[in-house]
Order: sequence, then structure tokens, then C-alpha cells
Amino acid sequence: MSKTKKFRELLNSKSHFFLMEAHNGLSAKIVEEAGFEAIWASGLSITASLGVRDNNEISYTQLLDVLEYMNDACDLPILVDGDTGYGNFNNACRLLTKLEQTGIAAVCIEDKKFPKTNSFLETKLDALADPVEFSGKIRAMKAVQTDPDFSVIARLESLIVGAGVADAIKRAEMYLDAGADALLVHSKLANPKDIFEFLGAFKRETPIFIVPTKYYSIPVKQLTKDPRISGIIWANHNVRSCVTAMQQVCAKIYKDNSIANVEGAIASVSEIFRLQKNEEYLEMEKEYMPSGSGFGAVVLAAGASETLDYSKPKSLLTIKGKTILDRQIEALNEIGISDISIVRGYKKEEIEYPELTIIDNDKWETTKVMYTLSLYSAKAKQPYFALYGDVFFKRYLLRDILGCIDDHADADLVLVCVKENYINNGFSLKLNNDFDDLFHAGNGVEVVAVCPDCPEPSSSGNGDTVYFSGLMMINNYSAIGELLKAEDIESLSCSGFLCRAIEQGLNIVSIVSSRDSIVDINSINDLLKVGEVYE
Ligand code: SPV
Ligand code: MG
Repeated sequence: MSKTKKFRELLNSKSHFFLMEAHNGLSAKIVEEAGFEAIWASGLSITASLGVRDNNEISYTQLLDVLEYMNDACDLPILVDGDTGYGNFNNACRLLTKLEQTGIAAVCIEDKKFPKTNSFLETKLDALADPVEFSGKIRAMKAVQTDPDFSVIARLESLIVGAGVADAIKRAEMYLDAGADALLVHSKLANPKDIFEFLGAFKRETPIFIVPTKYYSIPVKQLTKDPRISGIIWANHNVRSCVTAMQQVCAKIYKDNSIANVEGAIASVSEIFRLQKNEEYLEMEKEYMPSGSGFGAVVLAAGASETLDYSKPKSLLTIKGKTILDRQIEALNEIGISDISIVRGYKKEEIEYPELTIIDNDKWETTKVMYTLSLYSAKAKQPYFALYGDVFFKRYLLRDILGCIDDHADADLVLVCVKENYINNGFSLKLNNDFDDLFHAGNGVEVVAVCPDCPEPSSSGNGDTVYFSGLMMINNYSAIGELLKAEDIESLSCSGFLCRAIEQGLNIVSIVSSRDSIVDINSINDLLKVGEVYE
């Protein structure tokens, strides 16, 4: 629902509502969190917070700047104190148009001359605007508004300057006739005697706003006896509370020459971050910021496709016009990884990437994938992603892996695994079914034992069987590099390698992902299915 509509509903509802003062984005957010339904953007408070007087010393564009922050900071409808409209009918119209564009729900203009003085300082009878001229201002504003739900509230200052109830009533009639959506009747008496007198004598049906700053001791129940009382404005209590708090804290810090004694009595820095929605930023950062700097990557692309197209290396199989390898490189680049190596083997001349590092596994026919990895790891100088050259994956998995490293800084190795049986999801049963990639994982994160060559899962955890998907992060690249120097590396399977890593006490963490998020291509069916699942 638009904010103008929200305000309209409050205005039209049978019961009264409260508008709490705010004067900047922070206070607007605090008002919202406190539970209020609407905000009073007080001229007094905004000017005070800017360090100037409430005498139209700021321009309407300076007011708009503040309002923009307030409106962005919360979802509440804002009623703006528009003073006298910043000039004649024309200036007031321009103000209204800009308020509409800023997302403001309503404006209140008071029937005084420009430049105005704050009502609690005003004493001059001739401060009042000509009521005919002021009515023209209201008519003009109602005529230019583009959103029919935007509200214009006419504020009566007759009681403020001592012009009396009769003058207020005459003006109220005129302003409503001119199209005002509601009235605000203001008084500076310590009791609402003149307000009640006005309410008794003025008979028209309209929502009426009051500002009980001076008659604060009168219970709301009494103030709202007249059912036309709609908006009750707590007009300046946030700016005043800030002043007291800041004066006390400043004095204490100055006196103590220390901040130690105020800590605990003031908002924590993390509370400030919360109000600034820092969490939202962190979420967005994960999504949009390159986070891979400081990491390298190697694509293990030495293999042939035994079951598919023998005319090219498996990593050059094409899905929707793009090779698996190109897709992998794009995904790595997207998170800011440019230090990418490719280990090629079968039909190596087909794999050409002048901007990447190319390593050859000329023994590709007789060696296993860990050997291919070892050719790169010998040169690794930073943590790196290792990707089988035939895996398709959703790009967020790379960010998930980086997030996992953030959460498990002591992880030596992070594996993306899948639980699902290939057949269930329409993908082929892995044809090189030598259980190279099969191992047992614990509660979905910690690997507790590996591979069928090992004894049963060795510790608690649910022991689910998961499959290594072909995507991993080698975080502790030096320790893993040592393991990859094994004498039997040429024939070492992936699961055999994982067994050794665990024997060595390395910390292996696994992310268990869904089969739809990562797929290795083994059949025509896989190729077709992947085309459906991936862009
Ligand atoms: C304001 O809050 O700026 C107002 C209300 O206009 S008063 O200060 O009471 O005039
Ligand atoms: Mg004001």
C-alpha cells in the first residue's frame, strides 16, 4: 500500500492515531520500531537538529533533503510540517509536487505569513495570513497534487496569536471549503480550554489534529472525547530527548576525560550498525561483490569423454552454445578470480586460453584426477578452487564455498557434495562407477570417514553417503600440496586421497548441495537435462 493511502486510511478511520516526531533518517527508523503508525516531520525539530532557528532559515530544498532520508529509512507515512508553504500559492504548489516525488504522504501548512516564527514564540496578531489568500493556497495545492491520496492539512494559528475561537472557526470553514483534507488546531495554553471551546463551537465533520506539547498533562482519553480528533502529534520529543542525552554524555566525558563511564549507558556501536541495516549490506555484498581475490582456481580438464563425443575433450562439450569450460571460467571471473589454470590432456591442442595458465598432463590416459591436480598444486601459492572439467554448477556455489571458508577458517579442504541418487533426478548413474568419489559424511558438514576402502564411519554423525561433486576449495594448499606429492599419486583415487587427508588430521568440511545445483556430465541424458536446468 502506498504511504499516501496508509495515511488516508488513518485519517478516515474512526479512531485517533499518534504521530511521533522525527527529524532525520535515524529518528524516523526509531519511531517506526517503537510501533507508531505515522511520523510528524517537525519543522522545529528539523531546524533545531540542523542548528538553526525555526524561522524559515532553511530552504524548502534543504527540507526535502532531510525528508528524503526520513522517507527512505522507514515504511511509515510522513506528515510534513510545511510551515506556510515557503511563499505564496505557487511556492506551496512546488513544495507539494516535490513532497509527492519524495514519497511523503501529507503536508500541513499553517495560516501565517512567510517567514514564520515558531508558534510558541509567536505573539503578533498580524502574523496571521489573509484567510482568502491562504484558502487560494490550499485550492492550488489540491489542484496540483497528482496522487489523489496525498493529504493537505490546514493549520489554524488563530488561538496561537490570540485572534480567538471565532476567527479560528471562520478560517476553518474557509479552508475546508477550499479543499483541505483535515484541520490542525494549535494552542499554546497549558490546558486545552481554547481547543475544547473551538471543538464545541465548530460543527463541521472533518478529521482534526492537535499538538498537546503545552497541555501534555491532559490524558489522551479526555483529549479524544470529540470523535473528530484524529491525529495526535507528539511534536518534538525525539529532538528534545537527544539534546538531554547528548548534553549529559558530553558533560560526563568532558569531566572524566574518559569515555569509560558512559559505555553501557549509551547505544552500542552494534546497535548503530543494526539501525543502519548493516546486515542487508553484508547479504548484498555476498551476492554482488567480487570476493574471490586472494584465491586461485584450477580446472582439471585432462579427460576424454568415454561415453559422449570423442572428437573433443570433455570440458569442451557444449550446452546451449557454450562450453562447460567457458561457463566455469565465467563463473570464476564473476567472483573476482582471474588467476585460473587449466590442466589439459586429451586432445590438448583443442583447449586454448591465451590469458590463462595452461598445464599439460601428458600421461592423461594412464593417470587419475589427483595426479592432474598435483601438476598444478606443485605451483600453487594461494588457496584455490579445484573443479573437475566436466561439472556444471550454479554460480552461487562458489560464493557458498567462500562463505564456508569465512565460517570455518580452519578448514583445510572444502568439498561440495551431493546426496541424491543420480537416477532419481533424471541424471544418469555415474558410469565410471568405481566409487572414486563416494564417501561418508557426518551431519552434512564434517566428514567423519571416507570411501568404501575405509572402515565404517568412525564417529557420530549420520554417516550419510554423499558423492563428491567435482568442486572443491583447497584452503590449506601447502599441506594438501604435500599429500599430492605421494609416490603413488598417478594411481591415487579421489577417495583414497581423502582417506589420507583425514589420516593426516586435515580438517575436511563438506557443503552438501542438491543435485540440481551441480552436475557432472556422463551421458546424453545429462547433457539434455542440464540444458533444462541451466541458463
Ligand atoms: C513543529 O513541530 O515544528 C510545529 C509544532 O510546528 S510547534 O512547534 O508546536 O509549532
Ligand atoms: Mg513547525
